Amino acid sequence: MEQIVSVGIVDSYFKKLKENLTVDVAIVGGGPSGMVAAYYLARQGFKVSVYERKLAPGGGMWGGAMMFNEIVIQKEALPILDELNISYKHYDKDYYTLDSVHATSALIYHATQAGATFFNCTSVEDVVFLDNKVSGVVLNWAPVHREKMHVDPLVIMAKAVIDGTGHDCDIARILERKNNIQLLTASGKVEGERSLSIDEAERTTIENTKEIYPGLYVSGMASNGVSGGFRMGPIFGGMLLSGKKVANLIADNLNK
Ligand code: 48H
Repeated sequence: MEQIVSVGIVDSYFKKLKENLTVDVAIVGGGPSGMVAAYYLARQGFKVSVYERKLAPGGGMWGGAMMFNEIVIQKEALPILDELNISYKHYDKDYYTLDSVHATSALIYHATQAGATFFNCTSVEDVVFLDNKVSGVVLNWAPVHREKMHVDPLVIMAKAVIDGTGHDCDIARILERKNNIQLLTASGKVEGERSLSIDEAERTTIENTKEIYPGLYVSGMASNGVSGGFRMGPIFGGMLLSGKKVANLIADNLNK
């Protein structure tokens, strides 16, 4: 019995890891935009893996606003909630409220159920840069980073990589810092996130969701961080719509 449990876990984990050493799409960050992208891409049959450095995927969605665990969604994002069978209540005008724990767990469930493979407790610390294209991610255990241990990483090859790392836009910053390249932004560099302006931020989140360098796409708050967009506080429609947009962009490019 003792051996069955341990060997079962080791066998299954390494099978999963081995099967995902090469994927179609590597998504960095299991926040709402990354999970929606994972759902739509996996549902279309793409091989998708999501790397999340925390124990639980979900990013900034669990905590609502100041830990009041409700979030707001505008009507444009309702079709995504309906498709994923996520409950919401009308609040006022075009705005709806959702229980953040229900919504976050539903995104995790649907992304995994659609076939995306999650690797939690893993940090992406670099990208694979081949022939001037982002061609994969460089992985390590999150505790290795936290403890500042000098341990070399593993490599995952991918046809497309999504930076869904939220406010930090970690992957775009690493790509820019380490390689003498121009991103698809006004200055060619990471512009940095601006202060709060809800309507503007929700609109530009979608506009800023794009391929910023061959092979590297940005979604969610990382899109705003890279292109100099505003923040919007605990309204999440833009995050969900951004996840869907990036999935469509990648699907179109990979199906060409
Ligand atoms: C592995 C990593 C790494 C790394 C980070 O921040 P998120 O929730 O992402 P989004 O953009 O889908 O959603 C943003 C939203 O939650 C939010 O913060 C909003 C709407 N803010 C508005 C405002 O005004 O404040 O999730 C990103 C995830 C997190 O879980 C990180 O742990 C993870 O990415 N992550 N995972 N390797 N290098 N960097």
